[in-house]
Parts: sequence; structure tokens; C-alpha cells
Amino acid sequence: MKTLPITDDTHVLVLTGAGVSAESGVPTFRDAGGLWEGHDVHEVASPDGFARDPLLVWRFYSQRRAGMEGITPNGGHHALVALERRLGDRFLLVTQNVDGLHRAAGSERLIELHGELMRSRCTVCDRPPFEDRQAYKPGVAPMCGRCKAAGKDALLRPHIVWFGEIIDRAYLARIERFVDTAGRRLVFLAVGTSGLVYPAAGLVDAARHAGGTSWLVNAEAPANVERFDHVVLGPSGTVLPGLLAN
Ligand code: BJW
Repeated sequence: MKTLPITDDTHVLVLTGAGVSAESGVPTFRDAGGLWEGHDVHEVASPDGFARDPLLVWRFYSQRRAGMEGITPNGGHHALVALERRLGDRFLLVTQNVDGLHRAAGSERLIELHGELMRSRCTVCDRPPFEDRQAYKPGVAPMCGRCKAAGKDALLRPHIVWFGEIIDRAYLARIERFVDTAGRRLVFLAVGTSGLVYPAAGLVDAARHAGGTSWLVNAEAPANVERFDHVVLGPSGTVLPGLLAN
């Protein structure tokens, strides 16, 4: 069985996508039966879609909040926590997932690039994003309590990065610093992602440019498969514990 080559100065940057949570029972986005099924992506995951129909968007995210009930991390999440404990600051995990399962497993050096399902924020005031685990009833548009107290009506929105929205620059800067520091010592590992959504899909190029080595673990070959040096096809929940045991 293959294992990730890790020496005393190896730096590991991991990028995860929906596939890493599939074995926990969270649907992926683009696989058959995935999250987009029955929804046009731009209706439920874009600022224009939210402006057109906030109730539809809230129904989609409320269903996903409710769907997280009883869901727990799997062997893939736990294997990444064990690797982080071994490497300390030579490890960074970037996830596109908003499900919070990496945090639940114990990951600490973690960037949740596309936001957090269990947080909301106001569309008007500058109140920081806050924990909100509520699955709102269909037809309910949640309003900001702070604005209401000031006599104004303002919609809440999920704390999610939608298409066309800017990813937090501090996150991108932290990833860039990690890659620059690692240079040729970098091992980049992508797990369970279709390689279609940027800037995450471009991280493999940044890693190669820095002189690092790239690995992919995925159920099937994704869009950007030729850009990886090593490819392991299979379910990450069972592949990662073996690949990262060293
Ligand atoms: C398993 C498995 C198992 C199954 N084990 N594997 C450069 C080029 C072209 C376009 C752009 C570009 N830069 C920016 C853009 C525009 C856009 C973009 O990328 N568009 C493309 C679609 C073309 N990007 C953006 O808008 C981003 N913003 C940005 O860059 O701002 C600056 C800017 C603005 C405007 C213009 C230009 C620049 C923001 C992207 C935000 C993405 N948001 C979403 C939805 C919100 C989150 C949510 O609701 O949860 O995030 S889209 C959706 O896709 C979600 C996911 O995080 C993301 C990635 O999906 P992922 O994780 O890859 O899931 P799947 O389902 O696609 O794949 C799962 C994979 O797992 C499959 O391959 C399976 O085989 C596999 N699998 N079971 C292992 N057990």
C-alpha cells in the first residue's frame, strides 16, 4: 500500500472537498443524488439567486442544516487530525466544505474556505457572523435581531461563499505563506474534490510551481487529474488512514 512520503522537514498542505464527508453521509455536490439535484446551482449558491428568491435559498440551507443531525466525522477526518498532531505547524488543512466535520474531528490548523453552514450573518449591518444552527421552516425569511432592535428590517443570510463572491483574502494569504515557506519540501494532498471550483482547484498548480509534490485521493478521476504526480482512486474514509500511516 502507498504511503505519503513524510520526512522531518516535510510540510503538508491538504485540500478537501465534499468527497471527504461522503462516508459520513453528507451528500456531495455534483455526484448523482448530490446536493444540486433538483436545484440550479446559481439559484441556491449565488448572490443573484439570493436576491431573487431568499426563501428558496434559505430552504436549501435549512435542509442541509437539518441533514447534519447525527452526522459524525469518518476515518478520513480522523487520519488528518492524527497527521496534524505529528507535524504541528508543518501542516495546514484547507477545506471547501462548510459542514464543520474537520473541526468536529479536532483539526485546528484549518481554513474553511467557503464558509460555515452553522453560521449566519446580516445582509445589512456589520455584526460578525454568529452561530446559527436553526433549520428555518419553509417560507420563513430569518431577520437580523440587532437591526430589528434599531427599528430596521434586514435579512440574514447563510455565512457561505457563493459563486462570484470573494474568498477572505487573509485565508488566501495564509495559504500562500505556507506554500512559499515549504517550497520544495511541500507535499500537497487533495481529497474528494472535483477540481472544478477556483481558487481551490488552482492550489495544485501553486504547489507544483513551488517545487512540491502533489497527491490526489478521490473516488474517481476529477477534472484536473493530470496535474497531480500521484493519484490514488478510492474512498477517502478508508484510503487516508493507510496513506497517512507512517
Ligand atoms: C469521493 C468520495 C469518497 C465522492 N472519497 N472521493 C478561475 C477560472 C474559472 C472560474 C473562476 C476562476 N476563479 C474564480 C472563478 C469563478 C468561480 C468558479 O470557480 N467557477 C467555476 C465553477 C468555473 N469561483 C468563485 O466564484 C469563487 N470566488 C472567487 O474566486 O472570488 C474571486 C472572483 C470573483 C468573481 C470572478 C473571478 C474571481 C467562490 C467559489 C465558491 C464556491 N461555493 C460553493 C457553494 C457554497 C458552499 C456550500 O453551499 O456548501 O462551494 S460551489 C460548491 O463547489 C461548494 C463546494 O465547496 C465546491 C467544490 O465542490 P467539491 O467539494 O469539489 O464537491 P463535488 O461534489 O463537486 O466533488 C466531490 C468529489 O468527491 C467528486 O470528484 C467525487 O468523485 C468525489 N468523491 N465520494 C473520495 N468517499
